[in-house]
Amino acid sequence: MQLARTSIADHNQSLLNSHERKLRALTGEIANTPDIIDKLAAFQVAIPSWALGTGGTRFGRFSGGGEPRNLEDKIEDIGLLHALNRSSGAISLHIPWDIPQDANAIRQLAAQHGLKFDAMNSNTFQDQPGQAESYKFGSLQHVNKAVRKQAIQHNIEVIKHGVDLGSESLTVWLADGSCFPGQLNFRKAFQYVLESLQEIYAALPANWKLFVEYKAFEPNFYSTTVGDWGQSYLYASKLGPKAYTLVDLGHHHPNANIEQIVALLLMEGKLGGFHFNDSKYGDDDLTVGSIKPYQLYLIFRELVDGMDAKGMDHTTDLGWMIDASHNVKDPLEDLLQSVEAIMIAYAQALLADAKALEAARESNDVVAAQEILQSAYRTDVRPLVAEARLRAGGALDPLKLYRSAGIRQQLINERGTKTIATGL
Ligand code: PSV
Ligand code: MN
Repeated sequence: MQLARTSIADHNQSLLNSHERKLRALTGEIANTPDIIDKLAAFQVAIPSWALGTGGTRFGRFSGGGEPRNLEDKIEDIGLLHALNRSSGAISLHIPWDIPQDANAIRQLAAQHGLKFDAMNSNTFQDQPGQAESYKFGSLQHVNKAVRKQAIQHNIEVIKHGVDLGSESLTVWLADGSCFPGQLNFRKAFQYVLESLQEIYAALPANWKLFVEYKAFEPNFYSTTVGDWGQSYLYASKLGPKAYTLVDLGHHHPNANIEQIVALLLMEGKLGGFHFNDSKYGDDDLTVGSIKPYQLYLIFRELVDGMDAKGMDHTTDLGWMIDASHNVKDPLEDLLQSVEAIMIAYAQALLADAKALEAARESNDVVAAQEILQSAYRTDVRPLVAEARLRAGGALDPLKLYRSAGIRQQLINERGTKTIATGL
């Protein structure tokens, strides 16, 4: 289904007076609102194809009806999100869950919805039907060369699919590791992964980037071969200039200082991609900003600061993606909430007075530094985010319109109640 332009216009009209009142109050307080609004309007976050169906846990999955039945439906869903918020203009595919049957047709369909193809994701953490070798004991790290070869070949095929679609990056996330002490020779495992990644790296087109995603634990519970940013950074440095570390917020041990990790990776020119989600205990894949919004803001502060220090373009120089899969919410509503949380944190980060903060640091004024940081965080920037959306042709309140237009019901009518999206 497509959202009629008129329904967005009617919705916006009904909220306009109240929006303008709040915006006026805010712009009276803040000096650089035009610049912030422009940056917000330009910012885009990719939606992963696996987030559009209801997520599950190992105990069960409760699908919600109207889920996308195929890649075309997934593109349509992201098209809907993008029409509502104008900030979800890219899709990230997981192969083999989303192999396009006709790449040109898929490319055209995405273009009709204003969507680009963000990073391609390979999958060597599950065995596929008919596959010769098993990934039970790892893929790129495997002691058996035939398994490593198969996993390398798969990644090269993913690159080829990506080239056909116009993507320019590959994200490699490995489940490789071990569950018990003694199971793995750490040094051998590292070397095998490195050699395997080198072969994949050699197959990258000139304009492509390779993102090496790390994760502290799960599905392996004793060691992970790309377990933290240090290991990912080692791989990325050894591989070369087209390789970068990818930070997924849920892939750290509890209370890790992710903002510091981000600052240093950016300083070294090795931060390439970002997966947004939130968590309380582990890789919980909860809605962005639902548990630790202050941490999200602090991370964004470092992102903005670090990118500005390097003259990077906020919108295009890092790969931004949501990586969440939810069990109890309508996935599209959840994604609208996640994108909104990202935009809010970004706006607050743009708002923080970087010069005053630096001056406070230089004079060891700890209290002033905290005040400056928190004053931006405590500002309700939602009118700025809404204004950016309005100017870009989106809805003032995407979630409200999603509900009042009965979009989920329409999707159920079109697709049925028992559809189950491919993915996790
Ligand atoms: C792993 O937990 C991960 O974050 C990786 O990014 C995968 O590609 C994604 O989830 C989906 O499995
Ligand atoms: Mn991820």
